[in-house]
This record gives sequence, C-alpha cells and structure tokens, in this order.
Amino acid sequence: MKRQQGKETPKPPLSYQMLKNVFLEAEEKREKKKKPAFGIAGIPFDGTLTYKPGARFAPDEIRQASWSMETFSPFLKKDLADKSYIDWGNLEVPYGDTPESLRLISSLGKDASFHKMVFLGGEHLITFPLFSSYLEKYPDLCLIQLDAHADLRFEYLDNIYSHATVMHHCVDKISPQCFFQIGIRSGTRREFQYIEKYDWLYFCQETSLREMVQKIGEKPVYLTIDVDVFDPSFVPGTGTPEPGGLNWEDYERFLSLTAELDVKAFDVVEVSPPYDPSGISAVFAARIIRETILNFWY
Ligand SMILES: [Mn+2]
Repeated sequence: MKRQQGKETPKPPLSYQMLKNVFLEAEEKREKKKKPAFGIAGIPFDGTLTYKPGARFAPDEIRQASWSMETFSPFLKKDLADKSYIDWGNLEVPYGDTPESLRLISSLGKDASFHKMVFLGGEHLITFPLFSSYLEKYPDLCLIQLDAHADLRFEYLDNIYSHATVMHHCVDKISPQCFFQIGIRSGTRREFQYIEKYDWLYFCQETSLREMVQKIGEKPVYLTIDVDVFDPSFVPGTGTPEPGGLNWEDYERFLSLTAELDVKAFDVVEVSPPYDPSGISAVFAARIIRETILNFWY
C-alpha cells in the first residue's frame, strides 16, 4: 500500500524536565517527608573588592560547573546522590550598599544556622555575618581559615569592613585559641606578628593537622575556604592571586586528617568568573564543595 504523504503516526509525548541552575542534583524546594542533609546558598556580594572584582558572578558559575561533575567521589568512596539536599538559590543583594548587604546576609545566616550549609561567595567579607550567625547558635564555635591572605587588618583603604579585614572581625568575637589558619603567605609584618604571637598558622602536613584537630576536639567548626589558598596555576580565576599555594593533594590530605571534626557550615569564596576564561577555577570550586560535603556530612 502506498504511504500517504505528510501523514505520520503521532509519537507519544515525552516526559520532559525544565532545567534550573542548581548545584548538581540539588532539589529546589524542601519535600515534606525528606529531611535534607544540607543546604546550599549563593551570596553574590563583591562590594569591597579592590584589585579584581567579579566574585558576584561566582555562585551561578560554580553551579553550572558542577553539572560536569560526577556525584561520586572515588577518593572518599561516597556519593552525593545518597542523600537529598536543597539549593536555596541566591540572596538578593543591593549592590553598592555594603552595610545593607551585610545586614541581609546576617538575616539569611540566622535562618541558615539551623542547618548544615554550604555558602557560595561572593567575596570574603560574607564570612563575617555568616560566621557570626553560627556563633550565636554555637557559642564555642571554632573557625578554620584556608586562605593565601591573613585578612587580619583592622582597616583597609579607610574601610573597617572589607575582604582584607574580615578575619580580624571574626577573631574579635572568639577566643584566640579557637582560630586556625592554613595556607597564609601574604600579609603585613604586623599581621604576621599577630599570627606568630597566637600560634594561628598550621600546615597541610600530618603532624600539624593532627595538632589542630586535637585542639579543636569536639567543638563545632565553621570552615572558610578562600580559593586563593590554592596555587594560581590551579585556580587562576580569583581576585587576588598569590603564588606558592596548595595543590589538590594537599587538600585531600587536609580532608582525610580533619574528617572527624564537627563542621557545621563552610563557605567557598573569591572565585572570580571574569578572570576565569577557561572555567577551570569554577570547576575546581565545585570539586572542593563536593569533596568537603562528602568528607564531613556523609
Ligand atoms: Mn585571600
């Protein structure tokens, strides 16, 4: 029989999915029955960056980069897909108004502090309101800073609140024994005198990390990861790159030796997409996030 022209058997409709920019396979909304293992929130604030701004674009770039990544970690032998987690989206930030931005980040931080959270920066100043919110909930909270820069100045370019002063403000709120730094290789003479005085600097080596873990013990921890702690040959897309940083194996060692710590939240800050033309820094950040979550929360 001759087939009639232009008439085909209609195909059944396909079930389709609308894509939204969330981290890996995160859900967008909380489902009533399931308790999410953790949440993810983007803080696209870069209001005080001085040398190379652009970190405000990082949360969405990191989410997009995460799509190229497996949920399974061969190093940790754990899989993100084994638990449900929620991407809260990005905080709406009033650009140009730093005090108001900080207040909004604080408000979000208060709600977030009831959950295990990953915060996608944004510049490093976001750590101050976020850490402060968790500190209200956990008064003995310890702070671990992975960073190339000390960030301990009292003020920077006439600003008291800046990415270069952020750790000063955080440490001001806790006992000096609850603060730990890794990777610091840039700062003023005065900042390094402080670091030496309080013995804040640790290294990605077994003895040093074991000593840090022993000092922290059972205390809750907030971890802040400035991606410039890594060598700029691995993470070039950042606001203030600093030669001589960590490599990926150093980070794996850090994770292995600190796995027993009670990490309540962590942030990954200072990825700068305009200076990341190959996209490698966003991929690196996504990988840091997957491994850190799996290390502490799975
Ligand atoms: Mn830094």
